[in-house]
Amino acid sequence: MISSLQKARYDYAPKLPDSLCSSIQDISLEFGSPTESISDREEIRDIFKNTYGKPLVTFAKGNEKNEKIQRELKVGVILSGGQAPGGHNVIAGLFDGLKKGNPNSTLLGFKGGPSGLTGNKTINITKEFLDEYRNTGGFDIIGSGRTKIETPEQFAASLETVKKLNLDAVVVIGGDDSNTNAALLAEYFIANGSNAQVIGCPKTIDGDLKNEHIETSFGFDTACKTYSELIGNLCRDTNSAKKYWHFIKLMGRSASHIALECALQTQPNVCLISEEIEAKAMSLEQIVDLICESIIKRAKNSDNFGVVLIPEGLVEFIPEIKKLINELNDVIAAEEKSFAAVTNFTDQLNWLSSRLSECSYGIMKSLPPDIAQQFLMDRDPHGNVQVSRIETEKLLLGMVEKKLNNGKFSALTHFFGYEGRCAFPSNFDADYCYSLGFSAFVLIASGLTGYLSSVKNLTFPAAGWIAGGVPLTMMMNLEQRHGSKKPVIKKALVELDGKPFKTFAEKRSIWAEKTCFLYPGAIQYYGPSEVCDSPTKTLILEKE
Ligand code: FBP
Repeated sequence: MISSLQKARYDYAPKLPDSLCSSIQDISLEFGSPTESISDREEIRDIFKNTYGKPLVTFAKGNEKNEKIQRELKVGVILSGGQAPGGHNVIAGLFDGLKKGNPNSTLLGFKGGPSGLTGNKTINITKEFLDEYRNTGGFDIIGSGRTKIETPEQFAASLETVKKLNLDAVVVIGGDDSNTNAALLAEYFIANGSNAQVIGCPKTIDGDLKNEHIETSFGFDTACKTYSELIGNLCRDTNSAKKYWHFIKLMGRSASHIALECALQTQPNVCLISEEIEAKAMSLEQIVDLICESIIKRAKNSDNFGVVLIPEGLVEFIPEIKKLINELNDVIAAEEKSFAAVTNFTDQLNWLSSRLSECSYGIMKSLPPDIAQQFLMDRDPHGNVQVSRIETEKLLLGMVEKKLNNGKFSALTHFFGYEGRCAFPSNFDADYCYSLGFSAFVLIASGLTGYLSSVKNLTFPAAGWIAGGVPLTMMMNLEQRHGSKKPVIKKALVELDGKPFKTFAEKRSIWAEKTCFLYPGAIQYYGPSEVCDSPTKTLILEKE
């Protein structure tokens, strides 16, 4: 039997911006001026000969009937990368838009991520099937995957699938890497004589797919609220028993947006922000000193308890460890087979001794062996170290314990990551995702390709949100990947001169000493709008 909340969520009607609520034929498109990529314009124009420089698009209520929007369409949708709350609602918005446009339109789901496209593995999405996933978390409706479409064979196989299925369009629901793929596919299809369109939707709990036109990626709101509830609960527990420090690592592959938002929601004693650590070129030792400072100050007031937040990607922002990771990536990639043949850790260290610089080898040897081994685990398909599997919270706690050498200090470690990725989407994410999916339909029905579905003005009630599309090439620059320059969507890191970080930085010295915890509680799905619909503090501060 399903839970009563799950049943109630099936019936929740997501809110849409006014421009998308009217009769489907009344939706009109307003086009801006041609756009440019953020940098490396000539090179990117050259790579995207057919799709570069398109104008921004905004949807509005038009005076003339938009007949085109009612043509019959066949669309395929992909969920790509890590789960993020709201993915099912993007599919629901897309499906409902397609059916509103023309009841004969069909939606196919590619199974298991981008490999479903290259391997032509699909599910037909019907209303009955979809209804059991509306407003629920997870990507289990069709599954997700991290396959990167990069080889000529993979591009050709994708086109082959699109032709075989006679698809008008493919929608890619993904983060920066997946939407870079969407842009490349859009270009490839045109360059190879296909009319199939490609539209992206901005997904990732990490919150790092955002810019002037994309205010936030979906899933960030729910994940942060879920983690903040858990952090708040730990804050209250430790403020009750007054005997433990909690070292909590928070998901977010690279940027510290999640840690920062959770700090704004809960006011912990310490929150590390990777971007600041990199800007100040802080060493591991200095980070440990910073944590110890708060522990010592609080101990003087007999407060032998507290909470420390640690962003998942921290290690890659500490200059000496970043250097170590880069060297490891290079030497392992260069001699993949030889490294794979070495199985035990002592032999791996010996293998590395002649290949790493003296400094990096020294760090590798100084790390606790179980942590050092985590640096050697398989890279993901995009070549990234799997930071969610490096136990930074344990590394830091071990070093703090060593430094303090104080019997009164007692601590526990936690990692909040996967717990937040499939939560029931908050009303904000449920509404935002449904609107993104519906907008993706309008972009497709309007014949556009190479666009990211966009919904702006998100600190206003949903009726006032502004929907439209942003050309994918507009968000691109060239970056070094696997030894050569590649076009990629620029990742948004925490801006140290931005309002969210500044607000945190102004208050943190007080939080480090006094107990100022906030207890946000669980996400509320029903009740007054100010309790149920409010966006993240990050978004509110950024829009002030
Ligand atoms: P996306 O960028 O694909 O949305 O994934 C983000 C993320 O949740 C990171 O926060 C985390 O480091 C990573 O996925 C974990 O990946 P996996 O699910 O493969 O373990």
